[in-house]
Amino acid sequence: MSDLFLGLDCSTQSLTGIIVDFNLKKVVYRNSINFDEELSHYNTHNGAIILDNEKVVHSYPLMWVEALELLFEKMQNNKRALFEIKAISGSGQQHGTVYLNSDFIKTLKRLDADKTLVSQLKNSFSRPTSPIWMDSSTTKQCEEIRKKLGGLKSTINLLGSNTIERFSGPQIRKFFQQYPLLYEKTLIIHLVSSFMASILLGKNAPIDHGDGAGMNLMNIKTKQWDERALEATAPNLREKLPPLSQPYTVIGNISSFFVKKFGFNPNTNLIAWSGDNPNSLIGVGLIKKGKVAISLGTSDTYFSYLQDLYLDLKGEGHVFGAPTGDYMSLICYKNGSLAREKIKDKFHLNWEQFSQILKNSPPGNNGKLMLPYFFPEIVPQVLQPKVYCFGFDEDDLEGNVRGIIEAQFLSMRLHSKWIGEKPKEIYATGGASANKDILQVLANIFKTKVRAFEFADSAALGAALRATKSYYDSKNMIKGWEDIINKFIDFQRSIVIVPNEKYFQLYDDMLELYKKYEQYILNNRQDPEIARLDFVKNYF
Ligand code: ADP
Ligand code: XUL
Repeated sequence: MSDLFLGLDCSTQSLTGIIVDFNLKKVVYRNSINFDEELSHYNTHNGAIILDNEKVVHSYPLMWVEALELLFEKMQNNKRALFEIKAISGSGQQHGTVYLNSDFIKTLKRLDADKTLVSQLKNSFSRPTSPIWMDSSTTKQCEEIRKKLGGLKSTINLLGSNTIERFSGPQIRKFFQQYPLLYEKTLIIHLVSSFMASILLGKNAPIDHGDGAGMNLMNIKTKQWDERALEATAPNLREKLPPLSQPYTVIGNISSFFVKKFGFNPNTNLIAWSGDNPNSLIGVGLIKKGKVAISLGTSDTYFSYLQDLYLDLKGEGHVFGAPTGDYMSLICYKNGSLAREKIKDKFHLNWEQFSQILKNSPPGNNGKLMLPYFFPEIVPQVLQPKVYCFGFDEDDLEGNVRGIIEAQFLSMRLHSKWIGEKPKEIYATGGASANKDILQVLANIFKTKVRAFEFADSAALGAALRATKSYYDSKNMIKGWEDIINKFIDFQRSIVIVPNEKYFQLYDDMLELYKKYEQYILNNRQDPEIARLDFVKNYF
């Protein structure tokens, strides 16, 4: 007998659905809707739209809804599987906010299976676009909220993170300040995750502690909405937010619209959705200390499981709730895949050619070094994008290709020190984890072996496994996380990239050099050109 569970991932560039058969320990179905390609009438670029200037980055919540319907249409040729799905959970790009008016709940309650979701929900938004995690336009609001909360340290102690441009609270405050009347008309503000869960549920779904922690509104210790943060952000905010819930809560059954239209079983359980990074924590099997994961998706993230709360009081890192009910630490880089793509496209390469150049160029890049701020960067904070090249010019193919990859991982190693001891193994996931040559640079720079799973959709997989656990627990067939991970993740095919010891000292020295260049550019310290020439002399 098959026990099927569906995991959905509404990410920056696509909506992915996978079905796992827990008894067979296999992913039995996968499909993905790429927003730019399959829903091109929204005119998004990499799933986003830039408004006003480069700092204002939004997307269309209606596009995510349309993608959901399209995905289910595609899944219909597998009708039997749809009916057999026992539980569904999901994942959303984090921090993005969806603003809904009084029509939303009324419409959800009486959805007509003969009509499309888009045609019925199109008037439910008090704001047609959603600011997403790539938006960095709320520095003023971040400062205002942080000040009201007593400064940097007290903000981090309260919320698990500094006030951050892309986080939901500062975004909500900006909306309230710019459009007070529309804010007043907003009845409910969802995250991407809780919004998508609400559509499936047919009523407002809660926000889980994983995604809730990325809002600058949730008290990281009590895991409740924090009154001081709410007050510092916008008036009457508490009544506009859904309740918070544990990530493993069964929030109800799928709404009759999906039963009638696509043939889901009316008893299909829905489990609270969470953010893509918390879901990926499960999707790569991180339920113990000592290992970390690096996701190379649209954003690059570095994250790890935390048993106890541990904060970065410098303010670059974040702490979120983990799907297990514990905590996780995370650092996020905006210049991830899209920055790599800038170099790939500039030199008219495909990924294979990009890899070949990486493979044929020397570690240390002959002393060529890049600070790759193609977009405003989160860590370290750089609000005005600019790319700096040291020891090479912008037309140098090899300098650029190796330059960006080394810069990204040197920066990651430099800024992840607060997370604790050196990892024993790194799990790699996300679109670019398919690239073994990129992973080899990662392994050499971190001096750690890197494991990449054949199946890189860790957020959707994590969601499916969260659905699995909550379903069995609710039926008193309790399974521990270890059991789920051992039975499922450890079964997946993976490859291990071993670091090359020959380059350990070189990258230790290059890390120091990289740090000096960051300080030179961002903190007006001394130009480290002499140190760079010494590095060249030593190694090349
Ligand atoms: P998200 O979940 O954030 O939408 P994905 O994890 O699906 O993103 O990753 C998409 C990215 O993966 C693309 O933008 C692309 O740059 C990158 N990618 C895909 N294949 C490769 C490859 N072979 N080498 C490097 N990057 C790749
Ligand atoms: C994490 C972050 C991104 C988004 C999109 O804080 O902003 O990783 O979740 O993937």
